[in-house]
Amino acid sequence: DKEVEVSQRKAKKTLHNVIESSQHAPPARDFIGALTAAHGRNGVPALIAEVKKASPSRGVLREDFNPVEIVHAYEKNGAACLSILTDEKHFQGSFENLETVRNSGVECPLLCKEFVIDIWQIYYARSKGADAILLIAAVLPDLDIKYMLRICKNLGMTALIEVHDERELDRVLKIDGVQLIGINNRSLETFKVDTSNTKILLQKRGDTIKEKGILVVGESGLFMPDDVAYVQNAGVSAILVGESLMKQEDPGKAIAG
Ligand code: IGP
Repeated sequence: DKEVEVSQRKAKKTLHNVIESSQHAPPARDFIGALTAAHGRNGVPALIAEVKKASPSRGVLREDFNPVEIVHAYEKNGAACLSILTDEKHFQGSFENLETVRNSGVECPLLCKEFVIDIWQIYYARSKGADAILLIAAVLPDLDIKYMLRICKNLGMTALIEVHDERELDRVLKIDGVQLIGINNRSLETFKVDTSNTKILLQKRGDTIKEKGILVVGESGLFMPDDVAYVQNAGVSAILVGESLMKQEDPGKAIAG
């Protein structure tokens, strides 16, 4: 009927506008290049430092929350890339934070941390300055991942494909064009964290991952130097750290120390 038609036309126009503004954004930076360079410098996993105001499991992590100050502290102290939570409902993030950070003069490539279920979110992230985007295998069918990978490629963006278990990892390893896999140590269902998840999955599939030239990011629950050494020994090239940095008075010092 008429109403449906009107709303369909509106949706098409909105998507069209988002796609167009993504095409006007300055070119995406090389997320994987930044990780590889940092990892290559000293063999220690490259750091993706996360801007995360709150989380569903821990509540507000930081009261005096200034994303621009935080990212400059991260970058100054050696972060290779930055991860910006944009999800509002569970993490009190925003696309405005992403845009503000992009326009603040930091040089690190930016990962947009959003629960992507539709392609417009990828274009929108790009239009706000994201260089990489998270795709969570647990919530996306293979076909969507394939399609979204193609969109990322066209936009010059990197996709970080997140897995939590062996079944998801095996699905993702069958998809062509995957360059970066994140192994999440936290279950998105129970919020339980277990760093041995990274080790176990790499013991099982490390050879295939290496053959395919895929880089692995160890995600979540890394607090102490020991935790980093543990996932480093397991074979990750990079780590994604949020909470333990956000809880420090000076989030940059925590990296340097
Ligand atoms: C960071 P932590 O435990 O250092 O704060 O974790 C990051 O791995 C975590 O924020 C994360 C996440 C996600 C958040 C990993 N995958 C998916 C939202 C959605």
